[in-house]
Amino acid sequence: MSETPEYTPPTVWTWSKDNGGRFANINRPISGATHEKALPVGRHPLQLYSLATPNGVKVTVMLEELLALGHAGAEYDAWLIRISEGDQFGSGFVGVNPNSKIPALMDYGGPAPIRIFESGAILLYLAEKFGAFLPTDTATRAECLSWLFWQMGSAPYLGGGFGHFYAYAPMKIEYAIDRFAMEVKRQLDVLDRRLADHDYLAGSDYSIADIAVWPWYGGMARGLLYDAGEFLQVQDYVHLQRWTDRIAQRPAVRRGRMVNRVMGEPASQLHERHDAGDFLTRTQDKLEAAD
Ligand SMILES: N[C@@H](CCC(=O)N[C@@H](CS)C(=O)NCC(=O)O)C(=O)O
Repeated sequence: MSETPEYTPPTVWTWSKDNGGRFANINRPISGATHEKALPVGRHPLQLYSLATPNGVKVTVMLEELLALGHAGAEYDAWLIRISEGDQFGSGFVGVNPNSKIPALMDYGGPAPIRIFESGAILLYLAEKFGAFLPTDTATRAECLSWLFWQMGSAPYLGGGFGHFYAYAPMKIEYAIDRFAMEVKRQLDVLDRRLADHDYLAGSDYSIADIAVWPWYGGMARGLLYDAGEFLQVQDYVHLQRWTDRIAQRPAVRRGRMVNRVMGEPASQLHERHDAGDFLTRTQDKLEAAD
């Protein structure tokens, strides 16, 4: 194992603002708002405040899937929250999500507004509200929720663990990369074995479990996360690859990936979505051409 500088933790940890990490400008040891800023509200009952990271994409895919099924009540406004600029610490956003992380959803459709934060809770809320993508028989529903909560518990090791130390930490720490690479490969194997004899995670039907897992583990399977496809030999997980490709082809998934996206081809970026027609008229290539 390679040498890393010795570090003896002091008795009491103190915050050093310039710790040099990739997210030093937004990371703080306290919660709450840093500035007053109201959130915009559009014309639909569902107001989403998000960014097209894997956690954000789960919700825009779900909303596009609901619309594709014919649930007109799932029409939504999606507002861009630029987390690298600290939008998640505005007072309005903190009012929707006290945890200051995207995605966050407001539902103005009932007698009183309802806030929902945590992507898994948002998927479950929408699935129950519209009666879709959540199996109704007890056993399959339990399987679906098990994989949904598996994702919520597992992805932090993929993103905050492996991704952070492999791609973002200011120094390469062999111990940390080894530990999390092993865990991520174990997780990929868990999925691969499940998908060896099931079309989808909950069984034979596509569900919120797939919608939650695909942006993280499908992204990893396609080598899109942390440029780590070769390092983790993701092509070896053949059942995961089959499932990933199949879901990637869904039109709602293609649309959902574009919403609140600020990277990649301008034609793939729809910074804000207020209407189904925005996919045709308001992607960045179109807006830039009109300028
Ligand atoms: N468990 C949360 C995680 C959300 C999360 O980590 N969001 C990240 C982007 S993927 C974020 O908003 N980070 C901003 C920050 O940490 O300040 C969920 O699934 O909704």
